[in-house]
Amino acid sequence: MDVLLKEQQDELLILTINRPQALNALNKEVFAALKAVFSEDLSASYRGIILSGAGNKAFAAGADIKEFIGLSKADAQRLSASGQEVFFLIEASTIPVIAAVQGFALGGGCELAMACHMIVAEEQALFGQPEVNLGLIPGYGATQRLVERIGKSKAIQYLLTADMISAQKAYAYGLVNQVVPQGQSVDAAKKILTKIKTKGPQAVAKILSIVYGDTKDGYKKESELFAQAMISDEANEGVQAFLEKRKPNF
Ligand code: CO8
Repeated sequence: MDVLLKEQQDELLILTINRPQALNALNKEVFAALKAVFSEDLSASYRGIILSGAGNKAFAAGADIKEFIGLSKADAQRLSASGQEVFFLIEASTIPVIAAVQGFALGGGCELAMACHMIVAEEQALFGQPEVNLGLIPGYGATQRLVERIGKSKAIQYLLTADMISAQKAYAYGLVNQVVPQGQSVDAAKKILTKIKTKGPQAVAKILSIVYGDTKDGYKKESELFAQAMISDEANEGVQAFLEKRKPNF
């Protein structure tokens, strides 16, 4: 099964994470496929990219928790850093990338949406960083990008409580650019990109490169602490509890 579907429509590339049975959880194959796409010079063939998730339940419900079992500290740090690199590639795209979010965008899924330049959310969408439920911390950039997008006071609340953020609240906080009815996020993203297509592509590329300048220090620290959290008893209990479908005993 192709875990990342690619479709060209006009001059737009539409990418769909295709693991609906696992709520599009981001496993190694999804990361490899995203890396392959975003390592190319996409500006030669396209004027915009839309990233979406298959099915109507999730954009992506996070990193694939099944891959967390038995990770060493070094493995965890490598995984976090390599995932961050893929998200930097997306953010560094010189053509605009819009996340079209239906359903859950949690953990790595919320981090992936935030690595895109804009987010269009369907009204049922739910955003959040539930890593603390697992005794973990974000590892793909949320300690940086959530703070940048919604400010420190709201970000710390959601990072520490793991509460989900409705599409409407996400819009009010500035996390999301537009809220649309169910089933319409890809079309709404196309509309935005179709408008941007009429602008000078070099100017668009320059603006993207200025807005997404280099601020990698916090990400490095996040990776280090993520790796420490991964090998803790707490994370062991949190991950096992999820897989056994029970409440963790922290
Ligand atoms: N990973 C793996 N499988 C998942 C994930 C996930 N993140 N989320 C859902 N699934 C699977 C479930 O296990 C289930 O599979 P199965 O049918 O085989 O039991 C299937 O998807 C459907 O899920 P549910 O039955 O749980 O669906 P519900 O509608 O009852 O609940 C929820 C939906 C609330 C979204 C629930 O699935 C959930 O809480 N998922 C986990 C969300 C989460 O904790 N995400 C954060 C993960 S940690 C993370 O992203 C850290 C990023 C940094 C990593 C750095 C390097 C490794």
